[in-house]
Amino acid sequence: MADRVDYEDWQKLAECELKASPESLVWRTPEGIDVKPLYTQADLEGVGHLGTMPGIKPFLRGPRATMYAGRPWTIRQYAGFSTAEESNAFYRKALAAGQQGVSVAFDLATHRGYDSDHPRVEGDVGKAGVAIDSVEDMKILFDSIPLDAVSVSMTMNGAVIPILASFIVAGEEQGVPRAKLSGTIQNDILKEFMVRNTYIYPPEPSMRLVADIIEYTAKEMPKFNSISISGYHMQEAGATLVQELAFTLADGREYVRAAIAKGLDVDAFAGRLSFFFAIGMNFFMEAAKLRAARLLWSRIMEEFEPKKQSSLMLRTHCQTSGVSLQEQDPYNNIVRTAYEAMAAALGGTQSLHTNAFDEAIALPTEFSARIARNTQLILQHETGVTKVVDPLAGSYYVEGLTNALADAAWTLIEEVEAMGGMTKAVATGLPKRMIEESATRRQAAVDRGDEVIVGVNKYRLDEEDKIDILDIDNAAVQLSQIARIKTTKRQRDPKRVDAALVVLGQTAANGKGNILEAAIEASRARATVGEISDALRSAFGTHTAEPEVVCTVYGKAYDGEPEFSTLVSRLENFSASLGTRPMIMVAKLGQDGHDRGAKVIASAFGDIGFDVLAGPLFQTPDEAADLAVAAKVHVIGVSSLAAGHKTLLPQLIGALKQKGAENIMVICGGVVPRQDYEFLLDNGVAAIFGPGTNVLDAARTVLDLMEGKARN
Ligand code: 3CP
Repeated sequence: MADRVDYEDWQKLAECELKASPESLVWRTPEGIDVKPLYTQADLEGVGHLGTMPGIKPFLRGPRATMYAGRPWTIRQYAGFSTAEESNAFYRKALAAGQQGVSVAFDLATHRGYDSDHPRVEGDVGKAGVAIDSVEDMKILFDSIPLDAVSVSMTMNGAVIPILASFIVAGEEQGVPRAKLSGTIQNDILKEFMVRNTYIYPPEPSMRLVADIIEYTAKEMPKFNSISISGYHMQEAGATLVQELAFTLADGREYVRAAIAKGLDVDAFAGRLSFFFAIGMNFFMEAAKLRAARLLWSRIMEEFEPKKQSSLMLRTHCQTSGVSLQEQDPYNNIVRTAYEAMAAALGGTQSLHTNAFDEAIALPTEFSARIARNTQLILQHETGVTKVVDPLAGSYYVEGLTNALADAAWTLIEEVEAMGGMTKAVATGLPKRMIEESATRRQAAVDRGDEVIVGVNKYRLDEEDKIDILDIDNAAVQLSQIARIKTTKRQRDPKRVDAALVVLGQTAANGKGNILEAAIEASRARATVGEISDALRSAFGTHTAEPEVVCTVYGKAYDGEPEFSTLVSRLENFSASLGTRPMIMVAKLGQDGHDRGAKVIASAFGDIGFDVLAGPLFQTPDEAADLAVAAKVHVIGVSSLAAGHKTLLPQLIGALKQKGAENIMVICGGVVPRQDYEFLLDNGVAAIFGPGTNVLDAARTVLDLMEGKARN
């Protein structure tokens, strides 16, 4: 037996090695959790969850008794682009190559309930996902994919009703009754109001749609997961892991209450609630997060006194982190994704998407998609991680982290509860604000180099390799979609469509009946996604968010540092010569609601001394130009994350010219491939800031450009 050594002995030795107290090695994570250099048995004193078993409540060690030893997680890659034909071909190839489930990415026009022929969506059709206008597209999307054998996940929240309805009808017409359809619909609207922004209707009727879907699927579709309660987008928007955990579980609690308020028995639906988390680079913390999530969910569900054990069980999909991907030295992303995938597996996910290395730049190519899929196949077949259930159990560090995360998240969950639950908390804007503050703090940490990102703020290459990217001919996709909409409308019975839409509108307006059920009939009659969404718009109205900008968080991180103060005083001098502070409008165009970048830029530029106008989401180029002219801005900074830049930026510049405002400088940031820079510069964009841009550098460049312009 080894000699017993005390913690104090280690401490003395460590002090000797360090010539300082080991306390100096404590790492305070963005969550505010202090990670020590050494964990021992003493750290587990009083930790209540030790000794639990997988497959048995509280399910901390996994929802199934045998976990991956019995059946590995589902390799479920999120994909979709262009037309239904192209996406269908992509899915079929992926399934043949080892993928196990389908996960559909819809384009932003579809997300927001617009048909492809709508004037507001010109830059978005088929870009960041597949364009679906009616059941005719849906049938093509799943052609030769047996819907009774392959489970299908659909990331859809705004236009959730027409999309789920047309999926059900596509199944029917493929000969698969709805009771046999297996899969998941995201159907998580609360986080849309917080971070992802593909909402359509106000919060209250949106919550009814969620509950109607839970009700319908509980009765009619026993194999279908009615919701995917998602923290993923919160982490993507900048949330800490504690915020992601707490707000997601609090959202879940709210949905359970909404379903119970509809008169459902908790056991009738709870087993088909599912979750979705992001897995970022903090390896052990991410694995611990999934363990803590299962523990806390069972605690929350106990309140509803279910009789079935499965009602307490948290089952989750995970996706490796999109924001951890970098444009610089992009093959590093393969390594990042592999570590993240390993953390998801060690945390016990049920289903996983691994990002392709080029996703910080464009849609995945066949090559990058293959590597992403193989990352999981290698993990499942070659590493042995599937052989043992919850292999991190008993690790002093991981158990300690699981406990610390659970405690911190529970405190935040209780704060939300004290506000009256998540719908009310969301209405106050507090969770959104907290997430935006975390995002701004993180950006400052990266810009300052406190947080190292290899190839970005350290070990940067002098010259970047060129990589091939996938470019979608947006105009061609739109033309073919418009042609199919016309054919569908010509072939349908207009009376049947109108009657179904009237019933749908009445069901929505009078608060009785099930909206999904009514929409299925409309979809059978070939009403389009846009028409069904419009019927609901008429009944419910639409939601518009007021953009807020976080102040002082970015500037505070640079307190007293010359790099920052020099820029601030340069800007003051320039403002004096201009007679006013330069005003930048941060604009989002089209249906692209990913606004983390825009918000961070707005905060940082504000702290540097710009006047900042945060433009509303979903503007057309013409509307943005009108607002910029009316507000007399000097610069428009367009943040583009959904690949619409080549259509929308030239339109914006054209609109400014038409209004005699070509003196307004247009710059652009976001996911813009280098291949597109020349096109944009030729079309009048003054500067482009790709992913990984240091915000102070960007502000300096904008100031240089403005000073240059003022001199000429
Ligand atoms: C599982 N099973 C087992 C075992 N493990 N049986 C015996 N022994 C075992 N060890 C059974 C399960 O009970 C289940 O059967 C079946 O096998 C499938 O397992 P599962 O764990 O339910 O897996 P899956 O069908 O893949 O479902 C996973 C969840 C689902 C539950 C998480 O909701 C899902 O697939 N979610 C995916 C969500 C997604 O892809 N989202 C994409 C977001 P039964 O069903 O009969 O019980 S993409 C967003 C990107 C960002 C953006 O928004 O833009």
